Amino acid sequence: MTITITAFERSPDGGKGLARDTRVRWALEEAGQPYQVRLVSFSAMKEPAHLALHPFGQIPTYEEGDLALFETGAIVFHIAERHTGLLPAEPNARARAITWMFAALNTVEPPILELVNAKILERDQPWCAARLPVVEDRVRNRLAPLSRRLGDAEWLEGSFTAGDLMMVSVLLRLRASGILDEYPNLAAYVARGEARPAYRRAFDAQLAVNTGKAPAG
Ligand SMILES: N[C@@H](CCC(=O)N[C@@H](CS)C(=O)NCC(=O)O)C(=O)O
Repeated sequence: MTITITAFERSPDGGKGLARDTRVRWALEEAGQPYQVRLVSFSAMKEPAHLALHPFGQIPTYEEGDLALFETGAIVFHIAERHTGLLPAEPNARARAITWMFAALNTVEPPILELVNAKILERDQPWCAARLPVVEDRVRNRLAPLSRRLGDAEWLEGSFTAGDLMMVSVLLRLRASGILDEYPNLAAYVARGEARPAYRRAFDAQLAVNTGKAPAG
């Protein structure tokens, strides 16, 4: 059955891979599943056709037959459940990998988004300079324990899982801030994720869209 996802017609990051379709593309690449991409403009995302797929008018969405999903956590989980390569077969290891997906989205991503918003959306506010260190420390409060837990392991639970895919995707947004480099094992962890052939394919595909080199479809 054909899988179709949506992505920005033009991503605000210009193709740095930070738009969330990249994590879905990555999961599909890890699972060896071909997919199509429907590009949407910011205005089309708020129109009824897209809102029927995504109530919040965002990307990415995921369509497969009569199934339509939104939220990258749900989409990546769906892909990981239906195909091999992203979740271990052993039930407890599988539950731990899923736990890391939730940890990435619920515990680690929120302060990172707060930092991104503080730096971009709130940068002209008179209180921004005073608030920034507080927000940065909230990020460190998540990275320090994560760094301790990872230690010198390659991945969070032995072999690579959807938990790592989500955690690396979330941490990638921090690179520009320099905070990631305060935790060399996390910086190396993210680099390992980015070095995976499936990630490279996902990254290159979204970059091609943003540089106008993607084939139609
Ligand atoms: N929690 C959602 C967040 C989706 C989201 O924030 N998407 C962004 C692109 S990365 C978006 O569509 N932004 C445009 C908007 O909100 O209008 C998920 O993980 O799928």
